[in-house]
Amino acid sequence: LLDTGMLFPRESSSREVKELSGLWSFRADKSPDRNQGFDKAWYKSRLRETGPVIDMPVPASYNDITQDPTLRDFIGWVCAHYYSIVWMNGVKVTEHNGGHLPFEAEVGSLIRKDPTQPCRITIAVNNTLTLETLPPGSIQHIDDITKYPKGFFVQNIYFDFFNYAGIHRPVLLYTTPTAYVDDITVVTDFLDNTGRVNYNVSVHGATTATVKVTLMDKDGHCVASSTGPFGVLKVVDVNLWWPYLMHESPGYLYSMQVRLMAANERSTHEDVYTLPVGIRTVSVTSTQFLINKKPFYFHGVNKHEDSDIRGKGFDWPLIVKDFNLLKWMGANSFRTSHYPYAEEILQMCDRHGIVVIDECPGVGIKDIRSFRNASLNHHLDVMDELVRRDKNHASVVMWSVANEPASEMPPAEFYFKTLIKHTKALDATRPVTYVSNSHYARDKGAPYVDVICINSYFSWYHDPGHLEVIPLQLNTQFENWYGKYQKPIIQSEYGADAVPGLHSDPPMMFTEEYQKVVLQSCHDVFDQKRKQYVIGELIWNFADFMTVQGITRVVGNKKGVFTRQRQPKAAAFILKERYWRLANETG
Ligand code: BDP
Repeated sequence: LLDTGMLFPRESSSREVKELSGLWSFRADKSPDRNQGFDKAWYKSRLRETGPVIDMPVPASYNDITQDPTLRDFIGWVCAHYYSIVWMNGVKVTEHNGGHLPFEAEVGSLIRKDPTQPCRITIAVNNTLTLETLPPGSIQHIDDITKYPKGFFVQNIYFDFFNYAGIHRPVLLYTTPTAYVDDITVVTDFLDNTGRVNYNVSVHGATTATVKVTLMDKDGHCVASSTGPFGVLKVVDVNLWWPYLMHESPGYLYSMQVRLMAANERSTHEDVYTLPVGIRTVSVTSTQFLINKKPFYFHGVNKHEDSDIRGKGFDWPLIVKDFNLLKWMGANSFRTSHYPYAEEILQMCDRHGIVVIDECPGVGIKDIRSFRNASLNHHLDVMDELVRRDKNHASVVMWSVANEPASEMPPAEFYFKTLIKHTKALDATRPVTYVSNSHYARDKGAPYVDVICINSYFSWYHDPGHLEVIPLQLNTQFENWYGKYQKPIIQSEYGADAVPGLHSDPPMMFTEEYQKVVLQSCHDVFDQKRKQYVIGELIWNFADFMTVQGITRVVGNKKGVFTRQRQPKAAAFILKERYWRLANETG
């Protein structure tokens, strides 16, 4: 699977895209061994023979769509079927290990030639997490029949968000000519007023091929062109890609049109693919993060793909609302905590100049067994897939390979050294980090990262209720980490839960006032250190989000500065005032 490219499916004069979103037929395999769907070959049977199915919107998580608690908490296989992939007309076409990243399969030969016969796609989806999945998890069977029903088991997870499942992203059917542009890689650069786009095009299915590349500006004027599968496009008087609030027209994108004229044994083909390209550079010094050679300060958020009813299902109104809120508050960046987001979101970031730390699903690596080779190999594969999908996004300025792993354990050193080296070999142009909450002196992976990212919750998980400890403890944190590693630091998480509408003065935990004071106290320290080596602050979290049920979570995590319905808490106004001020001072 990794031998091929993963260009976002786009229409062109040679390509057609059909979106298969809508209502699919859905069934969860609730048999005790969770294997009935395979035993009875649901993917082959006629629709009515598979047993009862229900309507399920795609894309959406299935968990919150119905009134059935067993479906909300379901662990195992679910099967959604409609006309036509993973089984196409009963024939298996692909298998993919891991959520969050796209996969595809060639189905041309399986499509029924008789247009009166509908095609059917069946997808079996399983949300079970094991020590070899990313994120990892484990299944625990409890046999005590005096206390638990027979067959009782739980899914243990080591991360703090609900393990939504289903078909979360659009399902697309697309065509290409038999010889086609399989992948494009661009690396950009500039010197004075001249931009450079180094490109590399790979072609599939051709015996002879001619590639023509044309770069067009926003008005459709050709600004550079070249012939050949690789080369350099030089752009005079370049419009660089700038972050939001750093320039009056942020997110400038050129259109790179790749035209392939190819022949194989059977025929000649023309394929056209247009890639948006932002020209910018990224680099890191021991105290700064530079975009286009200018210091960039991350004032932004951590997000989740999460909302009412649809769970992690892709939803344009929600995405556009979130971007409007980011801009309202003056946020210039976010981290895709704790997994890759839909590529459409990165396309929005490219266009709006929102800077992204692109995080892989390496969250909850807490168990010593998660450092075994099988887990590491899978993690390396996931990085391959992530870099392959996101390498051309101007908005993506750094890779994060993990969040809060047990990086003090001895095997973490080899694990993170290997993982970071591998990621740099895949992409030499972007810095690599992972997000730590370990002790600064015992963190085994920190020597290998380019930027130190730290999560800390003073006066919350430590010294709850004691707001007065924040200045001292946060200051010490920064001095320790910088003193040991001499690398720039991002406060990649900080915050406090606030139940919206809960008030108290003097502030008490869980009130909007307490959340406000936590933020303000941290900001005072950030302000002292940002003139030295602190290069960013990302609030935890942009919005409230769903978690597993537990005694510290009142219908989810309430550390959002917006509610789950995207209405502001008092803290949102604190951030808005601050981020606009920072934009004026640093932008
Ligand atoms: C951090 C985690 C994040 C949690 C947050 C919290 O990185 O996923 O949601 O704490 O507890 O440790 O709110």
